Amino acid sequence: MSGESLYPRLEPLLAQVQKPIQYVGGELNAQVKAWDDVAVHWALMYPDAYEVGLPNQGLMILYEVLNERPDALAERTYAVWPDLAALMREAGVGQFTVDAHRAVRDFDVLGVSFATELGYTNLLEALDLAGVPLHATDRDESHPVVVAGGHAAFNPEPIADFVDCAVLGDGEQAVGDITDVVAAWKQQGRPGGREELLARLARVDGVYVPRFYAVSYGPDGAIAAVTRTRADVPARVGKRTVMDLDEWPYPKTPLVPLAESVHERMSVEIFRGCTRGCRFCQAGMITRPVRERTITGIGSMVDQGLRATGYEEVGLLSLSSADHSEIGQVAKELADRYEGTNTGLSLPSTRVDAFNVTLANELSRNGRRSGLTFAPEGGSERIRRVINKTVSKEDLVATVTTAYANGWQQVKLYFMCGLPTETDEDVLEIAELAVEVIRAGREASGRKDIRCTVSIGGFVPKPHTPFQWAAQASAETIDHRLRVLRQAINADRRIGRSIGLRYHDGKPGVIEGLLSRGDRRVGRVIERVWREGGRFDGWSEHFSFERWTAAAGAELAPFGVDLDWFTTRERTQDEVLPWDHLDSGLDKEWLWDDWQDALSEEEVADCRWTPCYDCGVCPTNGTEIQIGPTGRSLLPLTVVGR
Ligand code: B12
Ligand code: SF4
Repeated sequence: MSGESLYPRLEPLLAQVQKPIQYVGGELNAQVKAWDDVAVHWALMYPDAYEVGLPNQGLMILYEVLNERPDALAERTYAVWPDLAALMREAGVGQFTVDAHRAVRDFDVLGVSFATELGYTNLLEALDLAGVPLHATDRDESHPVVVAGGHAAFNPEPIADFVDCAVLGDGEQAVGDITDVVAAWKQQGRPGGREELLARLARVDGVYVPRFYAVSYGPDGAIAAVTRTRADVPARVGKRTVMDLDEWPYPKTPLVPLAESVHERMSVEIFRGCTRGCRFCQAGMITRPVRERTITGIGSMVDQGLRATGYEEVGLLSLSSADHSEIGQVAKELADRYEGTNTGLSLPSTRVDAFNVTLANELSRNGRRSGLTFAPEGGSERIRRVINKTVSKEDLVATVTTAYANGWQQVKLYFMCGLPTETDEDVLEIAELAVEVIRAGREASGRKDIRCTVSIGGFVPKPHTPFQWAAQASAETIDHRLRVLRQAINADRRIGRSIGLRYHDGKPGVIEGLLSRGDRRVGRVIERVWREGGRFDGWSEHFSFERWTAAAGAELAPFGVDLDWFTTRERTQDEVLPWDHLDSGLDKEWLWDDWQDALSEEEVADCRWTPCYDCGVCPTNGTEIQIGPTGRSLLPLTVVGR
């Protein structure tokens, strides 16, 4: 029977696996609706382990939005670890949801959230475990429609063979529209079968159905053209944008994980989008324009969420939280409201700016003052101009020193390595900076026990950014630069021991690069890697570079291209990029001009505070940048804790 629980058959397996609690569901605020009461059943998947997937904001939002509809239900499913997967195969238990342990195979829609490309092999594993054919063209109308969403879906070409649709942009309204289409098609007796359903979905704003677009390649290996194969689907698919975030105050009742997770606090998204214009940042580019939640909206979400979860810490999230036009007031009023309670408030990593230390001081009035994180991203002023994240060395050292002087003991600094035009010298300046920060910090605070952690990641060029044309640095280059950086930091032990260095080798970044800027031919590489045992590629203990390079060599050679062609090759202006038919709202010419500006180390300002420079997004969305101040104030303190 459809919608039946697999739990009786799953339970005996759980005793034999690691961390079985992650598979049992029943979290605070989880929902189980009756199968037969609704028309459309959604399984929502985060293609990574429970501990990473559960706190994911995007999926939590969609789960609630869908479950609020009387005609739909949504349940969650996460990637199962290889130990359980093996037992499930032996026992014939399919991929299941954690809510009611129903078979994913029974659902109408399987929505998968791709925040990172390294989750692709986990999609194949889940499809296979679910008993859903890997290739979209092998599915019939009894199989769920597989829908990809999230930032990586802005170039879904590498997974085009495996998904039925990809949703570009915000999901809040799109999942409702998809539900309407599926409900109507089912209610009409499934006319035209799966093909007709997909054709209807392809006409929903923001929904891309890869099978209706044919890709041809030229003799040089590059794409010659992408053409639609039906006249009734759009030639270019545009993204969805929720313009008024206050109308979508989700999650209202956030899920509280049963098992340990990567983010154990409540999150309130204070705005979406970013116009700072950091050239490496795909999230910033594709989520434009900026849409702020009002101060009242934030206040009530914090209040309601805390009461619904019992959390003692709230993160005020966004891509650059200190940029909310009323952040000073938000911080002050929240700190006032929760003063004397056990509730802690925090901001995620911020730009290097003295104002942010003031903000952090304000938010931590309640006591806990563990660590502050800044993200200068580039080691030298020159490279910071290239990436458009300009801050002078003096300001950087002064800001961090202010933090130490204000009683912060730990400061984390995030950097990237392998940025376009980067040299060893740019990276070595990270060491100089860290040393200077510790010296000045010891002096200003009068303490010897202050620490600075330098966290450094390899840069991966992403679609829909000015760096989409850039040559990615090779793994060898990244590894070499990290080696010289480590030596430089350790050169003076008296200072070096106060500096922590966290980094990964360059290899996973190369594969992320292949998957980020890949086209449909890369799908074969993903499938081969999965067939050869590839899973959980975001985890170093599971990732095998050799497996990926061997698969890429074998699968790409017949097309006359290879791993380097997709990664370390710089693209020319006239090359058709695999995602050109997918519209993030940004003009390709503007992106190209910004790429040229990067090469000549020219910066652009944040258009929130300066005149529009015509990136293209606002006219596409029929809007203008909107910011506060609204003049409205937060809810009164009295409601808390009652
Ligand atoms: C900004 C950001 C942060 C910020 C703020 C997060 C936030 N606003 O929620 C901060 C700094 C706090 C942060 C923290 C962390 N992050 Co983070 N973060 C991001 C980033 C860049 C964007 C996330 C975001 O904007 N979320 C806002 C929500 C509302 O948007 P969304 O998830 O995209 O979902 C919307 C749409 O995309 C769409 N959608 C999404 N999925 C689907 C699916 C379907 C079917 C449909 C139709 C639509 C749809 O609908 C949603 C609603 O509109 C992502 C990478 C990325 N590009 O997505 C990494 C990312 C998610 N973070 C990551 C990590 C590891 C973390 C931390 C664990 C880091 C740490 N060690 O503390 C924590 C955990 C936080 C958490 N809650 O899980 C990883 C996850 C790795 C993995 N294996 O999956 C990512 C992928 C970065 C990376 N490449 O490594 N993060
Ligand atoms: S269109 Fe203009 S105002 Fe809107 S995000 Fe782009 S540059 Fe900024």
